[in-house]
Amino acid sequence: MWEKLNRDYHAMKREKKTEVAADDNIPAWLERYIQYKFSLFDRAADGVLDVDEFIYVLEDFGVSVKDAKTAFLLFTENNAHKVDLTYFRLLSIEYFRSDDQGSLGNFITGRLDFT
Ligand SMILES: [Ca+2]
Repeated sequence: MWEKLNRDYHAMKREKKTEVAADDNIPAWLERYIQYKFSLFDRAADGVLDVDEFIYVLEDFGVSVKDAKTAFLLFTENNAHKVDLTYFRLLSIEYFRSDDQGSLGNFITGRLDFT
């Protein structure tokens, strides 16, 4: 009985995950908020958020340089992703929606500790 429950639970979780990933329709206010946040970070207004801009802004929010740098490396997967508005939007949606602590989007606030 427990095995079946467990299996059902994981199947449900998987389904939920694909739903979240497939559905990137977000309310207009959230769309605007994400754009606003992005332009706040992108100080040079070149359409790409770099690590220095990220650190600079987060320092204002009391995040240490070291933590901001680590968070940046985490959500860019060691600079494999360029953080343009499209990627930032994706991360933000993940941040608002995901209940998975390992989601890269969780790191856009520069917070590393979720305990
Ligand atoms: Ca920039």
